[in-house]
Amino acid sequence: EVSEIESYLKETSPDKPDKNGELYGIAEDKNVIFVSVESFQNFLLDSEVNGTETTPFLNELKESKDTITFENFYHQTAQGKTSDSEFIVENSLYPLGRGAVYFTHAANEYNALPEILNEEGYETSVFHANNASFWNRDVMYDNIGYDEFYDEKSYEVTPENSFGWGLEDKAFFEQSIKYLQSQEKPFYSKFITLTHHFPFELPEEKAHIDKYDSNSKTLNSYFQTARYTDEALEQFFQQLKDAGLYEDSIIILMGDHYGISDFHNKAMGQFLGKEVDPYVQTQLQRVPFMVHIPGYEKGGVRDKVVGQIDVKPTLLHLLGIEESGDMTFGDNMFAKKKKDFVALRDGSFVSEEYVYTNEVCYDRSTGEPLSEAEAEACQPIKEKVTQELSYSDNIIYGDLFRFYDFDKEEE
Ligand code: GP9
Ligand code: MN
Repeated sequence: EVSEIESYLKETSPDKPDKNGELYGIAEDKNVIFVSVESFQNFLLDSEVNGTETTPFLNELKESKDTITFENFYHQTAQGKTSDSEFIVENSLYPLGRGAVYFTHAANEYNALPEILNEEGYETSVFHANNASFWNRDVMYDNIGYDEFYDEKSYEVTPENSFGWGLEDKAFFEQSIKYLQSQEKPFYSKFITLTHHFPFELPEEKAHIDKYDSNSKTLNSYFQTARYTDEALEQFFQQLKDAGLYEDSIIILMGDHYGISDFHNKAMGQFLGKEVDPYVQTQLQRVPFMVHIPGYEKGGVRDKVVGQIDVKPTLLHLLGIEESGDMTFGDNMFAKKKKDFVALRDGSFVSEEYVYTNEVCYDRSTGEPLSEAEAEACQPIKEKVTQELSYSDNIIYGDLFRFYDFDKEEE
C-alpha cells in the first residue's frame, strides 16, 4: 500500500520539490521561531469591540512588508485539538477522526519536521508551560526528535503570573528568552501559548478591551484574552530584538484551532452580522498563518486556499531543504501547482471555487448552495478528500512508514 500512496502523492503534488520556485531557500540557515497561538481564529484580526481594535499588534504585523500572511488558511484538527495541530504541522499527515494520534500512535515511525531539521544541523525545541505529559507530549516529542522540551518545570509559576490554565503568556515568553539564547544556531523552536484558551478568563486589571455583549459568555470574553495574547506577542518580538535573536530568525505565527464552537452560533452571528450557516461555519475554521521574515520587504496578504497540512512542506521550502523522498499530504504554499483543496477532518473541504460541508456544495465566492447539476463539480474533489483521509489513516493505523525509505531518492 505504501507505494500506492506514494504514487497518489506524486500525482497530486507535481511541483515537489520546487527548487526553482518562489522563495525557495529564502530562510536558509536562519533560526525558525514557530508560535502556535492557542484558539486563535481569523475573525479576530481587524475586529473591534466598542471601537477598540482587538489585535493591534497582529494587524500591524499583517501589514508589515516583512510578513507574508495567508488569509485563507484552515486548521484541520479534530478531537486532539492542540496536539492534532502539532501533529499535522510536524508530519503533513491528517489527524485521526477519533482520539488523538499523540496518545494512540506516539510510538509510530514518522519522518517529522524536528527529525529532518536535526539531520540538517538544527537544534530543535518546544516551549510550553504545561505539564509535560499533557497530550502525551513528552513521549511523542522524544519519538519525533525534539532535543529539548521546556515544560512547566522550566518556568517560575507564581499566583501573580498565572491564571486560567497556568502561566500567563507574557511571563511565558519573558522567561523563555534565556533558554532560547542558549540554543545552538540554527535552531527550530516551537512556542505554544496558553492564556487564550477556553473559558477565556482574564483578571480584570489585565483586560485592555471591553467584553463583547451577547448571550455567549465565552464569545464575550474571547476578545479580551485574544487582546492579551496580542500584547504578549508584541512583547515577544521586542524581547527577541533585545536579545539579538530577531535578525537571524524567521517567525511563524499560526492559530492552532477554533476557540468558538458552533454552540455559540447565535452570538457569533450577532457579531458577524449574518447568520452562521454551515458555509459560514466552515469559513470560521480559518486561523492566522503569518510568515515574518525580517528584512524581506516584499510581503503581503495572499488569498490562496491553504491549511495546516501545508506547513511542513512550506517550511522546508523556505529553509531550502530538499526532501524529494518525503511523503506529505500538503504542498509548499508557494508552489505554482498546488493541490486544489484543503480537506477538513470531517470530510468537508474548501477549494478555490467551492466550499463543501454537510453534503452541500457551496459557491465559495457567494456562499450560496449550488443547484444539483452544478453541485456535481464537488464530487471529484470529494472523492479525492475521502481517498486522502483514508490513506493518511492507513499510514497511522498500520504504522506504514516502518516500510518506507525516506532517503532512497537521495542515495
Ligand atoms: C494544553 C494546551 C491546550 O497543554 O496545549 O490544549 P487544547 O485543549 O487546546 O488541546
Ligand atoms: Mn489548543
